[in-house]
Amino acid sequence: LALLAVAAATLALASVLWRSPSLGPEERALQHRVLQPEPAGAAAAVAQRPGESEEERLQRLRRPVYPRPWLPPSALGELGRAVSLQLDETSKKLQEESIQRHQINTYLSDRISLHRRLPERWHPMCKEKKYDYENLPQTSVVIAFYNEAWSTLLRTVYSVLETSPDILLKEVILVDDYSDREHLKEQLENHLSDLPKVRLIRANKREGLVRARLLGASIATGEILTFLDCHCECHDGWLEPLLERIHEEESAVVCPVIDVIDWNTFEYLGNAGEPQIGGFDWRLVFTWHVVPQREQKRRRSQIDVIRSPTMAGGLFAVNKRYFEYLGSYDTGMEVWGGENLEFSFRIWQCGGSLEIHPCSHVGHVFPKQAPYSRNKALANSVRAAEVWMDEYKEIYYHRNMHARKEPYGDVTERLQLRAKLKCKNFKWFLDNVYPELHVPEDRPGFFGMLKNRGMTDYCFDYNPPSENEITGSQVILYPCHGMGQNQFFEYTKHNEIRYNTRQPEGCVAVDAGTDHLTMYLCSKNAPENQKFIFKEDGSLYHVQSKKCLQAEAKASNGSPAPLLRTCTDSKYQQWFFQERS
Ligand code: UD2
Ligand code: MN
Repeated sequence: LALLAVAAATLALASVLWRSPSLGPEERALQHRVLQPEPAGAAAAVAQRPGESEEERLQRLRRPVYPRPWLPPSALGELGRAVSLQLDETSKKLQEESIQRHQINTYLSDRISLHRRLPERWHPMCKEKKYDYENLPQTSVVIAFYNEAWSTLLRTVYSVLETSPDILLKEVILVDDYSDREHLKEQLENHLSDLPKVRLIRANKREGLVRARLLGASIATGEILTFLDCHCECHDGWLEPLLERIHEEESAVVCPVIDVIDWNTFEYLGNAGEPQIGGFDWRLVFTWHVVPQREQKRRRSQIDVIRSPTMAGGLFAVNKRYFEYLGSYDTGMEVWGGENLEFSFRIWQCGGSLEIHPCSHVGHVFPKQAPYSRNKALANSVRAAEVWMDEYKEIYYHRNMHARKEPYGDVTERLQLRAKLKCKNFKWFLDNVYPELHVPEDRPGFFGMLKNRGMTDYCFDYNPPSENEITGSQVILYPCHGMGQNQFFEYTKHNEIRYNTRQPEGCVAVDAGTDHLTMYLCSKNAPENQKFIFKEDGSLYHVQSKKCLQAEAKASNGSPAPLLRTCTDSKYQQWFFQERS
């Protein structure tokens, strides 16, 4: 009831624009049937017609809402090919400006057809799958957008209409989250008014993606809600697997495989191999990783759904009733971030399951960098931690000093929801859903900044080669900044010095014959060259080389660093952890 009231209140604030589509008589009949689904009538419409082969019947049922116009195979970007334009100086400048503005090369996007086809990038077995169109539930596709470029937004809409079977798609609901760009005003309304099943609704203040999506959900009439970002392209056959799985298991929340569309060339980079699943690190940053063995064993076929501890956030389908039962979203979350982990924890802890269907592929343009300010993400993550993570939230706070101090508002209602639904605790989630995640020990006095008694302003510091790669570089000493992150280390009972703010975790090691520290991936049984004994006197004794770590002002690379030296009682060989400055 409370949920309904919230939805109604928000709805009253928004203006709803609903243009009736212009349809031919045949489509109108179909539309009529879709809007008033009568089981018997629907069954008759999907039944085999006289003289029709089974293949023809299936083809008829698969018919999309909107026929994809034919394009010559040589068309720009057709079949997901990479595009690079030969431009004169003036046009180059325009292209650069478009990237500045959207963090996506929209100058190039504008020159690619809104109706381009994608290459086939699914497992071959997916093509053979037969669906029970008669009985699959219908979906409302909800797409929230904020200041999106014209062509990426419209390509998303056409892509949905051109790949979704008419009998499965109830409507597409676009939610304008208070954009201020001219092309999203009248021009957009005029364009959409010619499209079947497309509705546009506008928020009258900036709601952020959580409340914008809920606004769309509140007017949705389909049994299933399917959320997409506003810069997507759907692969053929993307919708059926999602709906089939939810039809079979109401409490399953199902994500498509998210294929990358390059922001600069619009190349479609999906592949038919095993998709990755979602995780997170202890900064509460979403991560991708390979499907673990135990999950491979559980699955009976390569096209079975894959259970995933978390979702990326933007693309998923859920039964509308189940979504409401689960408490939809935390409406205290602003703008961007955090809602994906919050929802993932909630799904699992409250009895549902989160899955990726390998036969459902959707492309998503990952921008060059964030196109708008995301400074609310921290508070959103803290809300997620406070409501779902129990004592494990401390592990997060140890690694993000700002998080502990961030004002996050009131979460009483979310805690009540958790109690009402009798959700399991976070330990259960870690043990059963995400056992691959290493849980740091964080013993008092053994984590935080690793400091030296001789060079007290300097801390162990590690700068990984890139955001996706942590191994290979050297550990140095750098002026302490007190913010965790690159200066956060943990000493474990297994005698490792772990760099564990990220996933996968790094372990400090010594390459044979060298005197400096190199980062390796941690492994289950710490290899000898990763073992250090942290002694009472503060020395860090490297077992294999029988030497001690000493703070030196100049390593071979010129910066201060901890180096292996013969053990002495010098204060430069005495180390201690400090949790915060
Ligand atoms: C990812 C998700 C995104 C969301 C986010 C975490 C994918 C592919 N994308 O980041 O869906 O879960 O992580 O929060 O999984 N939007 C609004 N109002 C706003 C901000 C955004 O309507 O104030 C819209 C935006 O136009 C887009 C969607 O919300 O359609 C997601 O935003 P994004 O594309 O900037 O997020 P992304 O893909 O970087
Ligand atoms: Mn996005």
